[in-house]
Amino acid sequence: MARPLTLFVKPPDPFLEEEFVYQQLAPHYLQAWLDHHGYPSRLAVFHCPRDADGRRREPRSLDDCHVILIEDGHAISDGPFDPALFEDVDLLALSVMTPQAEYAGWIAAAARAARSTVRVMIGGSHARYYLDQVVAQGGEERADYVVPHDGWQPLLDVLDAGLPEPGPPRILSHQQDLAAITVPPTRPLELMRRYRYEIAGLPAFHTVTALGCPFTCHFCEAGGERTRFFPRAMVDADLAAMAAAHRALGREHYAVMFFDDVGLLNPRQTRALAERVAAHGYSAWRAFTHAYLVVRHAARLLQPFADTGGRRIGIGIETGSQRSLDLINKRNGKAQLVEEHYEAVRIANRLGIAVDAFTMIYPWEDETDLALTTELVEFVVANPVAGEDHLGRPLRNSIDSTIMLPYQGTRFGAMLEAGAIPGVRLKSAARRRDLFYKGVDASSGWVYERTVLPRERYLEVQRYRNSLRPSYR
Ligand code: B12
Ligand code: SF4
Repeated sequence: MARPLTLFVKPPDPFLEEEFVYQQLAPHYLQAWLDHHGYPSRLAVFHCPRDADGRRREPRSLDDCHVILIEDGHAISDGPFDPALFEDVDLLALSVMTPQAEYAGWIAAAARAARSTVRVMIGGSHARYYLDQVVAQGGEERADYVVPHDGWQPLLDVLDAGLPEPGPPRILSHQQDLAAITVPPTRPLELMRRYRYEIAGLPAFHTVTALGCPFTCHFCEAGGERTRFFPRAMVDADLAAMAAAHRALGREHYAVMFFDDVGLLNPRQTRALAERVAAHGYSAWRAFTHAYLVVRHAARLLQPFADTGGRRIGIGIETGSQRSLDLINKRNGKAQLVEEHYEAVRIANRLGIAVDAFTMIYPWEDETDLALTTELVEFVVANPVAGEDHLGRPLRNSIDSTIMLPYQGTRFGAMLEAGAIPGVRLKSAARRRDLFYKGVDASSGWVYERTVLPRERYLEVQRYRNSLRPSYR
């Protein structure tokens, strides 16, 4: 008997300013895993093309979406959504981040309408952080299997079991020993050519070397998740596959970005990674790290990175207000000083590494807090970076300013819900749910009933800070 066919789905991302910047990796890891275990699969990448006037709008139905369908590494179709996509599919495997959840529901319903026997499985960060809502979803949009953690084993289990009869949604929770993940994610060339992202003037692809994060920021859904590393040989094979894709696209010089929550963790790990990056011919790379690690290890952490083309690091410097930084609790009870954020930027810049600094505005902040962060941001954008990018332009630091939102499951969510922060009150839970991760401009609705300063003031400060970004990165 033919083995069941899985359709991996990346739902559309109208929330993002541009969909073809970073590949959504999970379906590619899971597809490589099923290949390895002899199960056939296809991959459908849903996206929302821009209007004729170049604007992005939220889709009103799947008819507003396009789909790139990939089989055996080749794009077999690329055009407007057609329900024929689901005709011979046995398992619909949806990979969902919260901004994609609504569209994932539409896709599940369309698959059921096209093929009544299809089973629907939902995994990804939405199932992880919003499990109750996913399980409660009824009707045609419901999931038969919900996977809140790692997807590799649950996927194999349901396929090996012949796709068990549907009933109430089954929660299949599993923590994978990553030593078993020996095959790198698929990197289909016809998809890779669509992604446009640059590091220091060179085209880049991205990957991750680990899951989880050792830090504990109170605004973050992922704070405190145990850090688990993929096998080195798998990461190496992935670096080889991305380099091969770059070369097949005619690129002589190319870059890689590590999207790990903390990609440069300690000197030993960074040296080993730098060695592999160089061995695969990358001319530039970028990773995330932490101000505390940069200050603690300085050149021991960053020199091997810089020597092998490390040109940019991302750091969450969050705020110039020590009062806000203390509340964030980045280091799980240990002190983190604003001065270390200044110092981390100076250290990196002296070594020829530009910093992408992520900052936030918090609803309890007054004019003094705002002024302190603005001062930090102005320092970051003005501080000179030694060296040039691959187009001969001076390297420049960049900044990003957002307004903190207390997502469900975060510590700040709980503290604000309990009224534990003076001057801030939230809208009702039901109202908030409809406001998170909405819209097409990578932000959310306003979930606050009351904040210390008016919303307009925070938006004004945010606009000013973001206006300081250099025109290139
Ligand atoms: C790279 C990245 C991006 C990239 C690529 C997106 C992607 N999903 O790959 C870009 C830049 C596009 C991005 C954008 C955003 N991101 Co992001 N991103 C990440 C990051 C750092 C890594 C994702 C990754 O590749 N992980 C590796 C893979 C293997 O892990 P995974 O995706 O979790 O998949 C595993 C399981 O979830 C499961 N699984 C996943 N899919 C499926 C499907 C099935 C069928 C099954 C069975 C299992 C399964 O199996 C996998 C293996 O265990 C994560 C943080 C993190 N460390 O995971 C944040 C994260 C996913 N992003 C997040 C957020 C908030 C965003 C943005 C909203 C940010 C913004 N304001 O713009 C946007 C939303 C974009 C959208 N999709 O609408 C949140 C998601 C929160 C949520 N509730 O969904 C995370 C968790 C970060 C955080 N702590 O806040 N992001
Ligand atoms: S360092 Fe990043 S991923 Fe880790 S807890 Fe803080 S915000 Fe979340």
